[in-house]
Amino acid sequence: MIDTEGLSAGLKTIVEKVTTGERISDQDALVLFEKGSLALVGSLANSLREKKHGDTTYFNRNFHIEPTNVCVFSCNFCSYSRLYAHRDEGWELTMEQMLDIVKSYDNKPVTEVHIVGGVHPKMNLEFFAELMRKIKAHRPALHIKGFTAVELDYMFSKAKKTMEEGMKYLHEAGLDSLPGGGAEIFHPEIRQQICADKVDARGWLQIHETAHHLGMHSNATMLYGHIEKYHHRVDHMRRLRELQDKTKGFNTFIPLKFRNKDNDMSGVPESTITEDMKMYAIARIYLDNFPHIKAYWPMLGRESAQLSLSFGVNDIDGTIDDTTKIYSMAGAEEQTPSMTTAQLVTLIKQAKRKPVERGTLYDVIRDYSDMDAKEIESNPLLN
Ligand code: V47
Ligand code: SF4
Repeated sequence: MIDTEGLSAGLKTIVEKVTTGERISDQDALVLFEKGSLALVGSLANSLREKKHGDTTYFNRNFHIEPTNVCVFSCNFCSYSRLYAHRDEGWELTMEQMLDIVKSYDNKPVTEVHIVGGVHPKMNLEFFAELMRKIKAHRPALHIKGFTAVELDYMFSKAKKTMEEGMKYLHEAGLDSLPGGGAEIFHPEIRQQICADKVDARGWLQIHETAHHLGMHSNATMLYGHIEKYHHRVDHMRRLRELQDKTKGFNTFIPLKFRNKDNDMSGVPESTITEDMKMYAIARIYLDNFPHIKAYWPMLGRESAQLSLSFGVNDIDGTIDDTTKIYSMAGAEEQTPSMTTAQLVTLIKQAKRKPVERGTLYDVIRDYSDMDAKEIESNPLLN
């Protein structure tokens, strides 16, 4: 039971809606952002999280491949890319180098490879289709989650394919699902200022809708905590909720905290932890048709990610055993972003939640409730 004494009539109505399972409106979400205390939104989100998932907190074991950091676009918040004109300062992996990364995991129990990078004009649809085929030929059971809508939009139009043709082609070559990147803030007032030259909201949503129609799942992100206002966040989530009503193809919503190191928005202060937790909580409350809310710990930081498990979050991404640069370059984690299974399990247990390893599509692989860190570390099948 949530104590509503002392709350305004508006907040009381919202509490009533949430506790009876009624969908909240855009205006309600705005009121929660503007007037809701952290304690109130936190307890509402936590009750929904526990109703949907109990204490279960998912993670998966994946690795990343970043084919290149050369990019034809120039998003102001990006600390990672090098413009095509300065490509000598960036990196470009060859097909063989990427396959070598895949092979380096041959004896490891990873279930997913996440492929995402800059938009390089020479890495085209055919190149990536060939990469998909080669990865699947080497390790058929490895789930390939790859390419943001930004990369796909560019790839398809360069190959003169419609979205349906391009997506079908990559799917048949081995692409299983799409990550949620490239969404940033959909509203043109903000999108024009932070990433004017890449795919717009309509294009991003169409790419995901096309994938969903082919039976593929995808995630959605939102880059928050910079120059956007609360109503832009609500607008962003509304567009996602509407598409999800139509397709049911999204698995997870991932709010990404803006980090301000070494990019053209370094003068913009980062959000506080209170703001971060409110963001997660309101996402859980508003996006009633999204099964999962994920905290991406390399971007948010480990301690905040742990805290978020009491603010609506039920997924903490993965071990991410790799050399991912996109986040560390923006000032998120100090160390190379990698956590062992034992570390992840400990982090989840410290928050008194139940650690469950999942596949990309949330199939349960293993419940770690009864295993301690030592047991996990000494089991070669788990490392
Ligand atoms: O779209 C870039 C973000 C995203 C910064 O689907 C930044 O499972 C904060 O979407 N501060 C790409 N964020 C990464 C992404 C993702 C990550 C993990 C899991 C999944 C998934 C998707 O990274 C970009 C952009 O929003 N980003 N620069 C920055 N300075
Ligand atoms: Fe390129 Fe992505 Fe960076 Fe934008 S965020 S500049 S599309 S790598």
